[in-house]
Amino acid sequence: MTHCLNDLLWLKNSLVSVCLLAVTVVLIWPGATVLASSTDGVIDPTDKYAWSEDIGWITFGEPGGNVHLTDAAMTGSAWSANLGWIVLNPASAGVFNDGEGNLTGQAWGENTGWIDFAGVTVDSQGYFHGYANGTVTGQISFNCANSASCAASDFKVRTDWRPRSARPACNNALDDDGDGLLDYPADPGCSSIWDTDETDLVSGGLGGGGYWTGGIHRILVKSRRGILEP
Ligand SMILES: [Ca+2]
Ligand SMILES: [Ca+2]
Ligand SMILES: [Ca+2]
Repeated sequence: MTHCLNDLLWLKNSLVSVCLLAVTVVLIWPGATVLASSTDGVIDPTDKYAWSEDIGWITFGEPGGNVHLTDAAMTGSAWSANLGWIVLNPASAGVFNDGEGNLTGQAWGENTGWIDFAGVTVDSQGYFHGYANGTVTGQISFNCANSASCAASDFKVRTDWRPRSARPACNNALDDDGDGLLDYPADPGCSSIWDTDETDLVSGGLGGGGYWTGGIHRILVKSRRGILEP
């Protein structure tokens, strides 16, 4: 009987371990998007409208449009109630990002034709500015501030993507400390994507990274402020 109970206990503990492992894998798996919004942004559910005098409202956060903005490109589709879907990443073209929010390239709609995004920018808070331009659409304004018309109609487009220069050093797609490794988790100096310093932790060896005081060897470690402290 005792043997049987021990077996059941072992089975229960094993199942708990498997469940915990599964939860951990889901939380830290690189493909999870939970922590990646500043590098793989979507469009704000409220601030999602651009305006064209010629074709009216264009929704960049339309359900089903699946618009994403990364350091490299804007993908998915925007929706015009009057002229239908506008594809941001058509096969032969596409809207591109230089990593600092300066957009270029062209989108395509069956009814709108080509739309040029050169001149559209995204700022450090994720707000779009400027105009896209198309033969059919005319100027598409991404922010009422373009025409100082916010008092009459307060529209804008916003994303949770952020320019590289507005992101912490451990999440900016750059090798900030020149050790050949970039960002969390590749650079061992990064404790999370929120870490602002890629400088590696100093090893505790007596040969370096510490100092002697009162007969005690103190080890220097990287602080949250990115400087070395005892
Ligand atoms: Ca970096
Ligand atoms: Ca580095
Ligand atoms: Ca480093």
